[in-house]
Amino acid sequence: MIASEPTLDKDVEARASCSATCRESVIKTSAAFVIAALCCASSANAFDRSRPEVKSFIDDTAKEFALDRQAISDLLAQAETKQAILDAISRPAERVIPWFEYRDRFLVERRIQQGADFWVANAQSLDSVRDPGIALTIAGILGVETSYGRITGRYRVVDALATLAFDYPPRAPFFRGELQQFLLLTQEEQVDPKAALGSYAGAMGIPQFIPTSYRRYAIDGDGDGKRDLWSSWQDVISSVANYLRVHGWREGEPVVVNATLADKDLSRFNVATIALNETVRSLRDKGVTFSTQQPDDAPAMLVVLQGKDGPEFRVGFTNFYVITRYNRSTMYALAVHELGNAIQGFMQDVKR
Ligand SMILES: [Ca+2]
Repeated sequence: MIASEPTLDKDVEARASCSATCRESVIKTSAAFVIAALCCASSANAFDRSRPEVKSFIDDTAKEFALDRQAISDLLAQAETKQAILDAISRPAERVIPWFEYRDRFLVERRIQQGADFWVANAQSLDSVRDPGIALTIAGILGVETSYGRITGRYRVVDALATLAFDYPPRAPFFRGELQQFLLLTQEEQVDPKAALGSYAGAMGIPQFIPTSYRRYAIDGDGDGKRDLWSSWQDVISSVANYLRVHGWREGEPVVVNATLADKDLSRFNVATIALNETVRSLRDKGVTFSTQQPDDAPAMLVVLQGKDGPEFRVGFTNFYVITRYNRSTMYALAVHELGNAIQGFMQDVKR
């Protein structure tokens, strides 16, 4: 591990490397919480609706969102606590894998070919996105998230969210909120809440949107009146494009460039958080060498990575930061960007 690594968001990096499909923020677990979760889960599978917190959830949700109380209660009666979900979310962060290993997980020939197939099959939708940078980023995101819809999660979303809402104290408020959003979503989009599948953390469909993101950012790209992120590629592409735009994507601007540092002492940089805390000029003033057409005052960030032969450096711009809003990890954003470029390169080679 290089000296700068602890200043990166380690937990997020570790999580992203454990499961590309999980875009949850950092989940810090203590042994006590894990043990508590295990105890709850081992006793029974079906939810006990007489538990006070379950009862008040049903009452509060029905009241706040004008939903049918009995329908919520009936659905939760069929939800099950899954030990595998608690195991997955409680899994202690594995060692933080270095960038060169992380990259090798995603930048593999098979995934690049799958990306090219995705591109050819959806050329029209991708064209309609207009900005080629967004289109390549979408291709990268869908490849890293689910291998273009091949691995979208095997849990019922209602089981995942109910398990985490009621049997995982560290994130209970967050997941109770997501469970409410899921109830609203299934009603709005006419999805069967008993049948919808997703990741252990309730991320759904080809782009792995959690319920809040689904409701907020999903787009009906094919115009059939439903936002279907499980099976409509047009909806998926429009939705990810919308997510990126809403989070500040700038058309025509670069994502990230290679950089070198003459002086490897990183104490003059703040790389503790993922933030656009520098500009093109401030980085150059601090001795970072990189090539860009971006103006001096363009927001930027130094990205430090562990390469095979020592530290590697990049300068990320606004669009790099935007990709980290999809999954809060610099390695994730870089893998997405490089996968998109690799797909483009692959298709150009095929054309020749
Ligand atoms: Ca649709």
